Amino acid sequence: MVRQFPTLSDAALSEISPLPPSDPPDLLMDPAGKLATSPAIWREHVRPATLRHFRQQVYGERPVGRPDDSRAEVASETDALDGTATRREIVLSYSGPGGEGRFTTVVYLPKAAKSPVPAFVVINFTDPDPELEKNRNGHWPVKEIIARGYATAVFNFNAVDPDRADGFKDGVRTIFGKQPPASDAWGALSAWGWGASRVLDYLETDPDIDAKRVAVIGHSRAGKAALWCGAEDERFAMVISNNSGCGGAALSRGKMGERVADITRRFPHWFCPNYANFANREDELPVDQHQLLALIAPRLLYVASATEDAWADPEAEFKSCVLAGPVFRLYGGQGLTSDTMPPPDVAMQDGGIGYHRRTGKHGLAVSDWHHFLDFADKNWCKP
Ligand code: GTR
Repeated sequence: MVRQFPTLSDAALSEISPLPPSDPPDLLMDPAGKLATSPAIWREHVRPATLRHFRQQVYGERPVGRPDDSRAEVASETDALDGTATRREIVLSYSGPGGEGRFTTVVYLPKAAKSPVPAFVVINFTDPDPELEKNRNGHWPVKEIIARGYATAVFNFNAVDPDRADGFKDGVRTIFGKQPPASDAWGALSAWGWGASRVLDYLETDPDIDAKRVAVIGHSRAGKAALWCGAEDERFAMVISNNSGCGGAALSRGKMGERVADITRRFPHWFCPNYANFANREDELPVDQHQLLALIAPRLLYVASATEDAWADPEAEFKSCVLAGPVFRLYGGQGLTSDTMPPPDVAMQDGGIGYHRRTGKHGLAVSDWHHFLDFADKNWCKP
């Protein structure tokens, strides 16, 4: 006799409290079950296998890197911020089997700093707006960044690939992806990270920028995109995730707040379709998010949480940073400098992983930026 199980709605399923989590996968173990004992072994055997799992089950396979015909055109160049900066609008364009695409990045360069300068690439939710840029804007506080001697470039991720369930019909995934998308096809997070890599292609050609000191940064969904971007594109020397939570910096196993079932129901297009198979089955994921953080090693990583952001789960973000530590140590460095979460608003910045938990809600504030800039000063601008 076949046993009948009651069918639960998605909403009811996500209300079920998770089983006690299993241990997250060992991030030093290669596919044959051997522990990596040197950076070279980890790089040759473990890193590619880890990347493959994330590509196949979480973020999807990118079908294209830098398109052969990609072009960058300077659309405008003006003085900005009372003459302290140069503002350039750059149009990046490309084409592929599914058509043509373009998006704009706005770059600010500090006039007072000695070239070439380090830079922050910001994956943002909206179009650049010169009026907003003059004000104190948490997402992209241009004045602060310029005053500290850094360049910065921003772009609207929607211009690369629209943030909606059928965005794959109108963005870069239409131009290079197959229709309908396969179960391991790249999702929007991967497409947005691809956009940040195209901005870096341009920055590499700009003599005022030091392309060896470029960070990619994003908040929330863009924070998830920034982490995956840094895992895929090792040219980024620093990766910053702000309040990225589920599918970002936070461990999936045992996570509170948003879980795989919630995120794949509300935002299925962010990931590859396979990711939804792990709704309420996080323990069966072949990887967990501490391994995503480890893919950034030995480069610099910063993870920021907020005290009132239970949906993202600061503890799960911090724990993930702790568990990523062994790979930073394998490279002879250090991840976090302590396994104990620092008090709110105290930044931990002396290791290869920076961390702080801002007092307040989910958001990207100018105070978060001050910590990121301090971390960059410490590592990139040593006297
Ligand atoms: C939330 C979502 C999160 C986060 C955020 C955002 O509603 O559940 O995963 O990414 O939105 O991007 O604003």
